[in-house]
Amino acid sequence: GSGKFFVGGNWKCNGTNESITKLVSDLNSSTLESDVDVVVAPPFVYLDQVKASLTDRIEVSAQNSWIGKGGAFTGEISVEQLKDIGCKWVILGHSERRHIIGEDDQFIGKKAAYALNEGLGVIACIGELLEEREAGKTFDVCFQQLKAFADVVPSWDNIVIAYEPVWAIGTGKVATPQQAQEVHEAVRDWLKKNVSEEVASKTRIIYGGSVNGGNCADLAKEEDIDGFLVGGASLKGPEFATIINSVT
Ligand code: G2H
Repeated sequence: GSGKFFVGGNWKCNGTNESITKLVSDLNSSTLESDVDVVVAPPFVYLDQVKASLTDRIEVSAQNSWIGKGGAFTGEISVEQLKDIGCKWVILGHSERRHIIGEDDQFIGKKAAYALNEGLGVIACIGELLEEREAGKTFDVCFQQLKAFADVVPSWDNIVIAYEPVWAIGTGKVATPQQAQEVHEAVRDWLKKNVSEEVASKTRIIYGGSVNGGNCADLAKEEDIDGFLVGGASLKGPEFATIINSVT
């Protein structure tokens, strides 16, 4: 793999004051491998309190950000505001935003460029739908989404790529280690050919889609899997710790 293992917990639109207080306390008391970058992405309304109550060992991420400087954009959250509360990362291009909210490559690219220019790290998500996989278009779709990031980002220093096949998200149907490795390898190869050899070897490519405490170890063994983006299983402190500690 490349660089330090990276595990993100994407809490999505889940949690209450009570459940999040418990999750933070479980995370604060868990023993985590030192050689892993760990990030959690709470819903916006809890971001500040999670940042304030969570151990510094774990960084916080937003699940979205506005395309530019804040102002008259009702309902949006700016990169400057995220930085103001100590947030270090933002997840962009998640399939739920692409396919449920309708964000396109260009809009996602604008967000990524702005966030990176302002010094936030970006967890850049890509991944194919089931019908695209079945039509043999997995690589085409992933490369197109990747290109939309590559065309606009100022540098790759602060980007982690998350490969999340849409058919594996929240379905319990995890990609096999071979299926994931095949795409991760292709993504790395794309970076080598279209960005640079250095970026290809340094950029972390993490897998997301029904990762849990039971399947993480086999996935983590694959050469090009540099960590995970975890949804459902990141809502349980002990299981999330197991996934973090699956680093090989
Ligand atoms: C994929 C993943 C986290 P889950 O979206 O981003 O969610 O692990 O619930 O499939």
